[in-house]
Amino acid sequence: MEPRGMVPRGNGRIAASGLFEAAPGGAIRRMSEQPAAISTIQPFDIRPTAFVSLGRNEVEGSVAAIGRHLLYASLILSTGAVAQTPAPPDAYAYIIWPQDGQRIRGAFWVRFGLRNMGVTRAGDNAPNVGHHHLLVDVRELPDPNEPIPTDKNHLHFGSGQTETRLDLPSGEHTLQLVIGDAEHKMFKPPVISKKIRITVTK
Ligand SMILES: [Cu+2]
Repeated sequence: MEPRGMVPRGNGRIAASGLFEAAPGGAIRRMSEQPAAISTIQPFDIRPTAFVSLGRNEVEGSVAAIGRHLLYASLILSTGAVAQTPAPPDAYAYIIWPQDGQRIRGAFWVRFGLRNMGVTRAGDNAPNVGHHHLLVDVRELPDPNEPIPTDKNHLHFGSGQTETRLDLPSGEHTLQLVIGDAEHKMFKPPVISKKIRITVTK
C-alpha cells in the first residue's frame, strides 16, 4: 500500500510550474492563476516523475489531464461550498424535555429547543432558519454533505414542528436533535443538541 501522504503537497506545485515553462499557452496560464486549486488536488497525486523528459505530445496529454483534474477540483470546491449552509453564530439546539437520564413510563412528548436561529418549514431558503430532526438511537451523525436520512431513527419535522410524541419499546434509548437546512442537510458547523439517554418502561 502506498499512502497518499507519502507524496508531499509541494510536488504538485513543482510539477505544475515546470509544466508552465515547457508550454506557456493561454489555457495553461489560466490554470496557473489558480494556485490554491492546484495545491488541493491531493487525491489525484500529480507526480513529478510524470514530467521528466517528456516529449511534446506527452506533455500536452499531461496538460489536458491536469486541466481535467483542475476542473474536477474546482467542481468539488464549488459544490462543497454550497453543500453546507453556514450556521448562525451561537445557534444552539437542545431537548427541553425529557431530561438526560430520565425514566419514562409509556408514550411521551419530546419538546424541541432552539436558540439564536429560527424554526421554519423544510425548503425555506431564508438565512438563519432550519427545521428539527430527532435522531432516535442513532450512533453517528449523518453525512454533512447529504440530506439527513428519513427512516424510523431519523425523524423530520419539515412543517416546523417543535414537539412530537414518541412511543418507544421498553429499554434504554438515546435522543438527539439535529437542525437541517432547506434541503435537510446539517448546517456548518452542525447545530445539534446534546445526545440524551432515557429509559422507557411500560
Ligand atoms: Cu428534514
